[in-house]
Amino acid sequence: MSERLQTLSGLAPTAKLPAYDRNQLKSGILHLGPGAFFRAHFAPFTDASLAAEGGDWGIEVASLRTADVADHLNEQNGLYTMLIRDTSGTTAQVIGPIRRAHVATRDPAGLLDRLEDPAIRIVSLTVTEKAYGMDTATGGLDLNHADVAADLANRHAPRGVIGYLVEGLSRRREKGIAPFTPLSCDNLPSNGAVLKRLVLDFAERVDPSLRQWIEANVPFPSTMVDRITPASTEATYQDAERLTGRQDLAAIETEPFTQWVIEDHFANGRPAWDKAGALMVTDVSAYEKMKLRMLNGAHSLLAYLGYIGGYEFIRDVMDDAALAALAYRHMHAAARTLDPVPGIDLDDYASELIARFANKAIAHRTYQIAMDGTQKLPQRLLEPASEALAHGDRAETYAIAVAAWMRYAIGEHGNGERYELRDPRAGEIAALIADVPRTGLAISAALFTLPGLFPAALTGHRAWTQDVADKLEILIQDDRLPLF
Ligand code: CS2
Repeated sequence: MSERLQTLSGLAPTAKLPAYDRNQLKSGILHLGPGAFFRAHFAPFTDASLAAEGGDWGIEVASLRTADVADHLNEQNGLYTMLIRDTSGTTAQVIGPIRRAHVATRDPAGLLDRLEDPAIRIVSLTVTEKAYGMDTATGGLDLNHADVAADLANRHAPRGVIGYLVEGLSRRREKGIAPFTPLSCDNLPSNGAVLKRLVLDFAERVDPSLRQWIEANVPFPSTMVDRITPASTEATYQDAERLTGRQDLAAIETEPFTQWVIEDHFANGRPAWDKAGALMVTDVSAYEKMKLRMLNGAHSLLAYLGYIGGYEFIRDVMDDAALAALAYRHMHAAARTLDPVPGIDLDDYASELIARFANKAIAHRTYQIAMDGTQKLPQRLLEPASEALAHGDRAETYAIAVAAWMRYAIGEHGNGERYELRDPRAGEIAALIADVPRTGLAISAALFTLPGLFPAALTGHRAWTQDVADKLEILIQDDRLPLF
């Protein structure tokens, strides 16, 4: 076993190194949620902006839950390897902007101190949809969300994302320190606006004058983020070690494609992400809808159909011509719900997505994408479905996708083997269908009553709900994936 990745000296020549002086970096960004996606997207964009433009925008990261990644990053002085995989081969790049990692559960007071440090000018987030504590039915705060409830009861000792942001901003206001810019990088439509609404809602409940101050002083830019990033595996760690000559327990792997569209309003400066290829715009919503509905919508469709059909990876699903055709059809149907997107031809975009999904070098598990369906369905499938129906479209591709999710939600393969749903509402789902006969009609009727998930525009549309029931019946009868 080689020594651990800790410095940039003596690495194998196959490793590309940061093209700037890491010693010049200061902590300007605090990032919450240092998962694989952050390490494949935000950090490399920042790395490239430092290489292109210099500057001192270093990153501290904080994990709100698990300690592993933070510990590995600290053991490696913030360094880690990004593998880029394509059919032409794998390249390795060591990413340099991370300076320190924190674990909130171990030292909550320490994280609050970092939030009030005036040097921190941006607090960015990749915490996944479920961490926001949003009530999908209203778009406001979900008062039953465990973190939201705990933080409202104990606002000075938060544990959740919104609680930390509000307490951090509150301390800065009390001490006369300029606010940081919260920057959401999660797959939610208008993620900045969503975050703003939740933060203001929380602040209003604990201190209305704080709400006013935040509203007047804190920008919440929205972003569209995109890079397919499978969870790291043994193969990731082995290839990182082979290509850098160092053992790296924080290595990640990703695809060549990367895209970031950012609304350019920051309270207190930002790295030169535009010099690294990010597109700075005044309104991100058209890009975000495009990505959520065409990429993520098709991804969810393939993940549910693929998982129940026995396909382990998205690339395997794409080898099935019928399913690949379904994905393509879905993307085109989704495109019909979109307004024109500046600078993008949606046909080309769909073809590019098909090629990305089919990338043989990327092992992206259908089970990984299937996770957290109740948090993903609204923006990926249910909103475009409602709009399609309103325009007189049959919205059939959405009926297939929803039926596939419902089949998946039963939690049992055709051979009777059970699997874990991995959804924050898994308990509610199981309770709803426990005593229901396994028919498309009965299971769909039960799941349509899951509070707050399906909009009335869908559940009140008899032809569409019947279509879902029929398709679910087919999937229950035969999970070898009949053609629709
Ligand atoms: C995927 C996304 O896991 C999922 O739900 O659809 O993580 C997807 O890979 C990214 O959004 C691509 O940018």
